[in-house]
Amino acid sequence: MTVTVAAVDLGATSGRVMLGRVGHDELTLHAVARFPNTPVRTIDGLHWNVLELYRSVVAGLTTAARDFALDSIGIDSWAVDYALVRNGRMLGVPYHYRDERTALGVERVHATVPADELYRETGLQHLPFNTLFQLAVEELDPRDRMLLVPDLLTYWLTGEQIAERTNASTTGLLDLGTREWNASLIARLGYPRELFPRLVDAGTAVGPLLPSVAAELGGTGAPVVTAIGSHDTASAVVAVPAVTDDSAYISCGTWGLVGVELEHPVVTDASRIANFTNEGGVDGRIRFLHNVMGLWLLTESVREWERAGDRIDLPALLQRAAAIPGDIPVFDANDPEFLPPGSMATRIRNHCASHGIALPDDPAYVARVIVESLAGAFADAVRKAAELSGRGVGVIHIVGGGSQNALLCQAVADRSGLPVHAGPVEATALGNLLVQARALGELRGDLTTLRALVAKTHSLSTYAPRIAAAR
Ligand code: ADP
Ligand code: LRH
Repeated sequence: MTVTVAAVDLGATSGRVMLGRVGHDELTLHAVARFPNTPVRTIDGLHWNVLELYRSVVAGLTTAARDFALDSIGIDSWAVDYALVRNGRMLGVPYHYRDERTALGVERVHATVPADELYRETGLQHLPFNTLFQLAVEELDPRDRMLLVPDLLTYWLTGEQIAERTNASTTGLLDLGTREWNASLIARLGYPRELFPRLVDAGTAVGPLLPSVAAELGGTGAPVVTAIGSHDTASAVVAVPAVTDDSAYISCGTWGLVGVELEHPVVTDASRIANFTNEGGVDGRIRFLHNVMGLWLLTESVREWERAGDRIDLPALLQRAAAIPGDIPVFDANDPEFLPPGSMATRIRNHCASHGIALPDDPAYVARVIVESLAGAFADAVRKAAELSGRGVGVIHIVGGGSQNALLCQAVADRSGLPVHAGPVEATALGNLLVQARALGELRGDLTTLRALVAKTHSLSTYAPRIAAAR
């Protein structure tokens, strides 16, 4: 027996609808739709075009449903961002986490609850865009509901308003111990308790499609919408093909999420100062990780070069970058000055210049500097994850779009002194559909079993360290 499921995976750079077939020994997927995720700046800031995303998702699901009887649909996306819904209607257009309005929110929240107390309560690293900071600049009303982006799409498909727990853990408003909404923190911050929907775990059937949506999709199936690890990183971690306990992961796309999976959170002064987070994973696991700036540095630089008239082919650019001989300088890829959009290559060149490094005005050279700097930051974060958690790390798994970047994967191996296994590229979609298949009863077992199926059905590229660890 097999099941046929659709995994909707919305990344900050692009989205896709993937069709998966899963059985005891089978795990295949193919893309039925890929579409860019292009934010829109208006007079009041930077927004996600959620209507366009929803349109693309429905179009993708319609294509899938035309050819296959779908058993289930699961939706994941980037974390922290949300829509406010009142009386069932979306109020305004959701903001992008890179919108600058969050600075005021941080000030307001910290005036009520200091950062170290927040960390003890929620275990979450400080990121200026965590949902609790965004909510601090909203005018909230007890009639409002906050729906995180995947939950918003789930609502539009089913009419059900829920909060899936892995993504809810990125709001900064879940209690670290109980993994329920932290009612006292919510009250201290003055947010209406009604704002926060019922929490559900990954693997819960949310409901059937609304009749109008089912009619739009057509086809012969009657899919249920299943809550999966709706935080994209949670789904990616499900599909890390780790077969040993000494594995660290890097979920590498727009961001590089670097860490280890734990049974229990680590909430120490050292982990707070190192800005390591304890996000909720599928099956109650802890994703103990650090956000590294990620390939955003490269895509946003490419955007600048293309605006200036260059045509950039990424694989060709990376090939030229790899051929540059000699010592390559590095910069602090984690500097918050790289968070906002715009003029990234120029910002990197200025940043380097202010640290006494003159970069030639050559996209291949800048790309190489970005890759080496990211690899250094990844290797540092792996070392730190091991040190803070006490978990020995002997191998690194890189999953996501960045696993196709051979220059980066090799540089991570070289700078960490550890072997790197790269792939699958579509780990997030795989984690999404594996949890659906288990919820449907097609697969049994814990995450180890799910990961073993990924390892068995996907070939990985391995990069051995060529030199001793740089530090
Ligand atoms: P997200 O889910 O955050 O949108 P992805 O996991 O899809 O991100 O990864 C996107 C990144 O993958 C791109 O920014 C790009 O740097 C990298 N990438 C995509 N295709 C290739 C390729 N052929 N070679 C190297 N890197 C690639
Ligand atoms: C990656 C990601 C990451 C979050 C960020 C907002 O797509 O979900 O885990 O920190 O986006």
